[in-house]
Amino acid sequence: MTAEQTAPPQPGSGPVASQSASAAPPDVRIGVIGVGRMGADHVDRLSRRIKGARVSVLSDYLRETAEKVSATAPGSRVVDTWQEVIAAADVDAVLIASPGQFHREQVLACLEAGKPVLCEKPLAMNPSDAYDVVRAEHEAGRALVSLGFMRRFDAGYGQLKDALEAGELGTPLLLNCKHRNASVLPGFTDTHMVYDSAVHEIDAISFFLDEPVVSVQTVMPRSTEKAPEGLHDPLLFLFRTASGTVVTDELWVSTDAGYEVRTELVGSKGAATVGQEAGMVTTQQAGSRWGGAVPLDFRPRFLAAYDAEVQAWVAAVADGSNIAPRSATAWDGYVAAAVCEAAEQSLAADGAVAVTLRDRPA
Ligand code: ISE
Repeated sequence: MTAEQTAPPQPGSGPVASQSASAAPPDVRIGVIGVGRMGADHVDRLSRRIKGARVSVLSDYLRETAEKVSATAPGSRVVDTWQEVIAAADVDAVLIASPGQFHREQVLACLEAGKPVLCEKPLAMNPSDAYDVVRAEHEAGRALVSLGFMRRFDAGYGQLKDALEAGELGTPLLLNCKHRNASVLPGFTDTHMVYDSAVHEIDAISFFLDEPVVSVQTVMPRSTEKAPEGLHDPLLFLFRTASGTVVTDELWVSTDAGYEVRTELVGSKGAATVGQEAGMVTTQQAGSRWGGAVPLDFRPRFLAAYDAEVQAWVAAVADGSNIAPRSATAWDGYVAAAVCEAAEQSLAADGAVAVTLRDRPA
């Protein structure tokens, strides 16, 4: 039997299930949809650093890009369409890294095929589309959808979550977030500020506080002269949760400097900050300055988090649980989309905009 003819594992059983105790489990065969900047990064980690998996099939709307990336992933092959990736017999699980507007349809197709999927954020570009995925997964009767909010796998994020769960910080009063990018791609708009960037802090609220956001307000300082035409940058978002915790998110995406993501939790028993590490701090630079270095973008800054996220997902697929502990789910993707919608509305609103959530399927 060739690899192509091998039957995919029964969904939920994982590719390991049929192996004897002594045999090494077979690699999970991953199909990757979209191999631009983020997808190519995932192919690289799957081919070089992740244990127990390999890329078997990939596609991109630019065939030439797909061919180039495939050449770096031993044993992979290119197909013309994303539908072929999902349907391929030698694909056990799917990683989606295409642009956000395609995610709903592609994740629904994975559910239809009964294949576990790790989809890059956002799950969808609006709450209604995201809820379609929640409903379809519920109807399928099995949890298959993981969402790529990689910060959940960052070591600092994990420590802060542990401290909160252990009660070390007391009751959360404030969550103060800072998110800075050196620059953004051409065409980046205020909508991208919300759905592409602030969405990470919006998911951080679910991750750390585990309760719904009830309202969001945007405060617009004057923009930096470095902001691309038409972009309001920086922005300050204020979120309020059901129990009264306030979350501030200072988002500035054209600093022309480095990449910084800092998160401070102020609790009734104490405050804790993560994301300040700068590697080596130099105190004897020329000109009597002191300082360290910041990474230029999110890939080096969150490399270890991405690796941990994909490794945990591969392990979950292999053991049949399909979704790693602490991973974002389809529901988290829906919640993020609902909060993003209110945040986008708040850009033009005078005051806070309420967030409403549909019922969570049992
Ligand atoms: C980008 O899409 C990301 O996901 C990065 O983590 C974020 O920092 C950046 O602002 C987004 O554009």
